[in-house]
Amino acid sequence: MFSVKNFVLHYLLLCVSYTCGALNNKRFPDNFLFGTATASYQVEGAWNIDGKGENNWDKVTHSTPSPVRENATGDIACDSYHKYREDVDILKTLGVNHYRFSISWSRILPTGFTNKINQDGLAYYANLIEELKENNIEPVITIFHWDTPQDLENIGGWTNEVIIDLFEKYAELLFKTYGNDVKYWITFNEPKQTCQGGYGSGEMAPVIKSPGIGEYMCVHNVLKAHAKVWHMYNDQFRENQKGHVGITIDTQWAEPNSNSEEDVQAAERFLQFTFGWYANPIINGDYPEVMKKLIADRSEKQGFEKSRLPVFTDEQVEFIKGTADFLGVNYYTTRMVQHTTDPQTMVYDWIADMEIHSYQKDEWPSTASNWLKIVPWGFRKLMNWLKATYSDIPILITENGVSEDGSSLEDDIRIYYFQEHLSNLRDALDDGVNIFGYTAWSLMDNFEWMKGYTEKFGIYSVNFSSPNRIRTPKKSADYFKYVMRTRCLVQESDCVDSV
Ligand code: GBH
Repeated sequence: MFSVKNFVLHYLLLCVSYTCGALNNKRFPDNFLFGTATASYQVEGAWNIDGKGENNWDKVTHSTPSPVRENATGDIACDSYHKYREDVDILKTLGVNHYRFSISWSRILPTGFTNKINQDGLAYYANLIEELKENNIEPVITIFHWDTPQDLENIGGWTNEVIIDLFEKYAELLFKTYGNDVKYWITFNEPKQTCQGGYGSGEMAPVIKSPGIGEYMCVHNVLKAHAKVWHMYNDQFRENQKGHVGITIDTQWAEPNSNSEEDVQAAERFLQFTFGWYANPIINGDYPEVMKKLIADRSEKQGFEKSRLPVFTDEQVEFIKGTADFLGVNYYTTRMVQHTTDPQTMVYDWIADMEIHSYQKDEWPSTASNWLKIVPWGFRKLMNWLKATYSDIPILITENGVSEDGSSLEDDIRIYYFQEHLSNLRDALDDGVNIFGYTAWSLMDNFEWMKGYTEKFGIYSVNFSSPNRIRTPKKSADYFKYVMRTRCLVQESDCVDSV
């Protein structure tokens, strides 16, 4: 009987013992960056320590009843606020080139406003950055990974345009304080989760359900805030600090269900609605045409006076266009996409607005996360789509990884996942896609949002019942270390230098 487990084990026998011919055996270029990632709310803990203000995830995890599995919170999480030195030691042992982490806005500005700056919060990240630099690890900083100061959330969070200037002020403080030591800044992590999750479907903090309206308003403000921060860096800091400012966008790859023109277009529509929603304004200018037209048409049929998708003025289009020095991309999985015969014309939400049907194939290997099936070839296809759609903008893979249930440190499934995805990534370099680094999600098991601690993405395990939050390497940590040392996915003797 064919089973995923046997398949994985069989594959591992072939590939972990380094005799697998199908994997790309070219070395990654010397200047290609390898690293791991975390995010503030998921690892720091210390939610009310040393002057940190409350944020939207504190609020949601402390609410009763809690929407989070097992009522988990990030109150302590991995306690990285106290254990950052140990984290950096681990990164050093692994041999990473860079570490991607995020800054908690309310740890630095407890209310989100600049009237009160929390010096202890500023010191925490200064120490972390210093520790990284001393160990030759490049900090890659996400300015916002979903944790909005609660005082701003109370007044509408990302749906209130007041937040745009406040975000700019917050970013300015970061550039002023840390900018000499930081070369890579990411304004937002996955704005789709903040906006569609936070204010559309309500599956993420602040858990507001405003499908087809709140989610579009949120993105409008996020894009304006992103552009403001890029311009501010460009005008005031770039010359001296010589860094790069980008944004991280997530999408699944959309594979057309057939070669029919209708299915091919449906898959393209999925990518435009998911990725182009952000990338098109930032790189090509304005929302994708297909989004503008479809949402306007549907809004009209639904009796709205104007499109539910807000409109940028020509001036705003120009201001937002060209505001990414690089693109951060998070890839985890793939969906099959087909034309739908039921466009649900009267439903207004982002998903219905796409007018597609999508699913994942049963035969794709499953993981501990119900949304994450393992489809490595989707990674290469996505990379090629990015090149075709956004030309040669430099790409940093800011997340890629897989979950298991934590029952064993022998995480063969993760080794298999990394090996296959990195091989497809190496193929994409051969295809001429301009990718300069890869970041594994995650350095360690952490608070997996609404799933609490039940889905583990770490290459290090964390014992959440030990007061000291003991970290232990999983088997995949060894593999990742090997890859970073050799820049090679297979047995070294089978590796060839890149040309
Ligand atoms: C990333 O999101 C995040 O940047 C990171 O913080 C996170 O830990 C990591 O991936 C792993 O999830 O459970 O069916 O409702 C990836 C996008 C958004 C995908 C939330 C899963 C929940 C789907 N994720 N989504 S479901």
